[in-house]
Formats: sequence, structure tokens, C-alpha cells
Amino acid sequence: MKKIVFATNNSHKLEELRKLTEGKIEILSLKDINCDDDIPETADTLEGNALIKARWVKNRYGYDCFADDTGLEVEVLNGAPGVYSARYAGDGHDSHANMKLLLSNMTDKDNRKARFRTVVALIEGDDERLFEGIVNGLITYEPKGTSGFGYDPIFQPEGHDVTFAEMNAEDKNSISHRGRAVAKLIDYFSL
Ligand code: ITT
Repeated sequence: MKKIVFATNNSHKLEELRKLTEGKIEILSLKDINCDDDIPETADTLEGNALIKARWVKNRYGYDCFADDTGLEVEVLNGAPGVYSARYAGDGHDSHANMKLLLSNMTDKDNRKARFRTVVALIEGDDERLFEGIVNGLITYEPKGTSGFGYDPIFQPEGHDVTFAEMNAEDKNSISHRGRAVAKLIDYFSL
């Protein structure tokens, strides 16, 4: 089976990726290659950060790999928090604080349209490639559900009346931003 490193420090993403690629790709984690670096994400685009993470692993550890950078883009906030989604309420990757701030910035907003966008950067040898996945939806007025991670409790995907956090992992994966980007990656590998 094809084997490749997934450059993430987010255990939830790793778990989703392993489910999405089950039987097709063996995903190695950063732990598996003895990397516990806190990879800096200094770009101002998802594409830029995904490439930084993948290049970090390729250049320092030598493995072919891919990385994912994801942002929640809210229409009425001109695309915020976007590339800054992880640090919206400050450093520390605190999902609860991030959701609370987002909901408070939207209390008087009727336009709840938002989308999750994932960019996957793949590096194989000298070859770099990007794959994008998008899911449109709405920001709810309060958090609902306990599955998933990050902003899942306040994101209701288009065509559904529940949030990502009220769906099981398979249902989220089948329509999510990450699921769509990874489907393109699997397609590219012709698996
Ligand atoms: P790595 O960079 O190590 O992969 P990260 O958690 O820092 O992990 P991002 O830079 O892509 O990941 O941060 C994106 C933010 O958006 C972060 O706060 C996540 O919790 C959130 N996020 C990413 N994917 C999500 C998803 O599928 N559902 C809900 N929130 C998500």
C-alpha cells in the first residue's frame, strides 16, 4: 500500500485522514517519523501555510508528505477568520474561545453564510501540488453537538439541518471540505 506522511499536529485531522484513506494509503504521523516540531504557520494564505508545513517535513526529514491548512470563511465578516481560524481568539488553539468570539461577532448578523476551505499541499520528490476542498453552509446561533472538533458545533453544512458536530465521522467525511480535498488527492494517486 502507498505510504505517506501527513504533516499535522492535530490528532482530529489525523483520525479523519486515516478514515478517508482506509485501505488505499497508509498515513504516517509526525510522531511516526519522530518529529515533534511546532511548525510555524507564517503565510497569509491557506495555500502558503499548507506548503510551509509540507516543505518543513520534506526538507528536514526527507519524507514525501502532504499537509492540510483549513479556514472557516464567513461571508459577512469578509472571509474572516479564514487563514487565522486557529488563532481567532488568540494564540493557543482554543476552539471554545474561537467559537465564542465568532458567535459574538455575529450576534446582530442575519447573513449566516460561511464555508470551510481546505488546501492540501502534496510534495513527492521535487513535485509540489495543491488540492482544494470546499463545503458551503451556515453559522448557527449557538453550538450544537459534541462530535468532530474546532468549529464543527457551529457549522451547518448546506442541505442538512444539523451541525458537523451532530453528524457521525463518516457522514461529515462524506461531504466535508477535507473529504473533498482528500478525494482529489486519492484521485490523483489513481487509487
Ligand atoms: P495543523 O496545522 O497541525 O494541521 P491546526 O489545528 O493548526 O493543525 P489549521 O492550521 O488548519 O490546523 O487550523 C484551522 C483551524 O480551523 C483550527 O482552529 C481548527 O480547529 C479549525 N478546523 C480545521 N478543520 C476543521 C474541521 O474539519 N472542522 C472544524 N474546525 C476545523
